[in-house]
Amino acid sequence: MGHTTLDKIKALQKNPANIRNLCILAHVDHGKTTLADCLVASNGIISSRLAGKLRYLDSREDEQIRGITMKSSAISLHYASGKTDYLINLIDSPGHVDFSSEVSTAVRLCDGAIIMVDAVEGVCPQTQAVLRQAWLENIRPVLVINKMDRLIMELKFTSQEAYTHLQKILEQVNAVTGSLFTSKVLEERADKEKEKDKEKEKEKEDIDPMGCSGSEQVYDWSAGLEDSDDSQLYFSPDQGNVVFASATDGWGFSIQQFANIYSQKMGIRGEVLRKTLWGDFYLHAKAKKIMKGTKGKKPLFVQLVLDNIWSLYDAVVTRRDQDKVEKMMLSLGVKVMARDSRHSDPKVLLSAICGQWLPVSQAVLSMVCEKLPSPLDMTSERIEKLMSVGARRFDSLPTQTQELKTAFMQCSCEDTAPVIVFVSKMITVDAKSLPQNKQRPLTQEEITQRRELARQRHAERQLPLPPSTTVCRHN
Ligand SMILES: Nc1nc2c(ncn2[C@@H]2O[C@H](COP(=O)(O)OP(=O)(O)O)[C@@H](O)[C@H]2O)c(=O)[nH]1
Ligand SMILES: [Mg+2]
Repeated sequence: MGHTTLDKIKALQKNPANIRNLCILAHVDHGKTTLADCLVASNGIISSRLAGKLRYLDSREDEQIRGITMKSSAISLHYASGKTDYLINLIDSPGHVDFSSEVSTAVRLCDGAIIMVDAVEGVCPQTQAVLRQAWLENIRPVLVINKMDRLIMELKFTSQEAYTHLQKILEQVNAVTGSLFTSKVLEERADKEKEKDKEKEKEKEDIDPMGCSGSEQVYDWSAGLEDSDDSQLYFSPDQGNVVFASATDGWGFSIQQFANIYSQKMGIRGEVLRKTLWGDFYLHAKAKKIMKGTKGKKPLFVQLVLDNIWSLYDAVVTRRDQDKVEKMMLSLGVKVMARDSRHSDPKVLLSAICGQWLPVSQAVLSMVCEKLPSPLDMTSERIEKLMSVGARRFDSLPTQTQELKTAFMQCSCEDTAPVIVFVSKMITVDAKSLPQNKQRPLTQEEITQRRELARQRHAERQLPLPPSTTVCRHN
């Protein structure tokens, strides 16, 4: 994608349905800033060769020196999906626990989040914390399992082992969401029970003021869980809310992409492939059918997805087999520059191939546009929560402030619409650095006056001392 002009971004701001406000959240070092670099490079702001190395959103000197993100930074990006243009307002946040206030501020400003997990490390303490934060703020998450290359090059997993490992990571992430969901349902249930109890007590007092007919009650605390639908909450590749990626090598994919590729190649409906590319399904070669179960066969995800990536790494990085690489590039329809294929570091060629075959920015941004809500989808409760400061309730705000809620919900950008400024964070600064306390430049008159005073002082010092004066020396 080429360079996007400021005018284009301004025009896109007028269509809230196609805006996505999101942040990247993860445990420290799981690859947030590297992924942000790839997304920034897709807009031509930095070169794709520098993506992952430049760390564009770590713009402070101390962040570059220490190699970690300390402050959240935001950037607006353009993404075209077919004929539809989107504006992506992206916030890269720090993952280190010392900077968690930066994360809560970022989450409050967004409608969705990209949760990143390192494919080797799995769920870490800050992963749990950010999942919880996203949940409490009621923003929708999508998942990126990053550093997939480590499974190949570092852990030397086979594609089948990697698949089993990835299943476990998904289970871990979903277990966190599951426990958040369960506690919410149980809390709601407990609240309802309390309300009911209060009502009953009141009725009893009315009928039997002496309280003689008490009876023991038994609660089923798990009741309510069965009736609540939580299927939409979980991450699952077939739901389209998971991308597998290697941000440093520049590739990433969702199941949807491979479903599209193979539905053309194999003549199987894309919808069927989307539902079967993840899970226990295998290809019956003779019958040319997809069957349920494994029966000792490779699952479709291993056969059709991972095996391709594994053999690319094998040919390009491990064996450096020029002929095989040429053949693979031909079948993938990829062309690379001569200087990339001759480069002494095979990772350069790998990134060049992967960047065309499965560009990570394409996979992540299309998932974000499809699965994350626009600001227009914000619920009335969330707006009221955002407009209420501290313990103050929305209905106790001045009427004029309450009236802003409608404009907030409509995200109206007409000239007549009120401009709402949302203060997401208060910071303390030294009083000296406030504009009114800053030293202003001296006028010419003041400079002359000061010069005159200095001259006088100098002249006084040059005068000989009176004879009665004694000079003392203090050592
Ligand atoms: N092997 C590998 N390393 C990665 C990948 N993505 C990021 N890294 C490295 O992981 C480290 C932390 O990345 P960074 O983007 O700063 O993580 P953040 O703390 O989440 O922002 C850096 O050294 C990156 O080069 C990846 O996909 N594969
Ligand atoms: Mg970072």
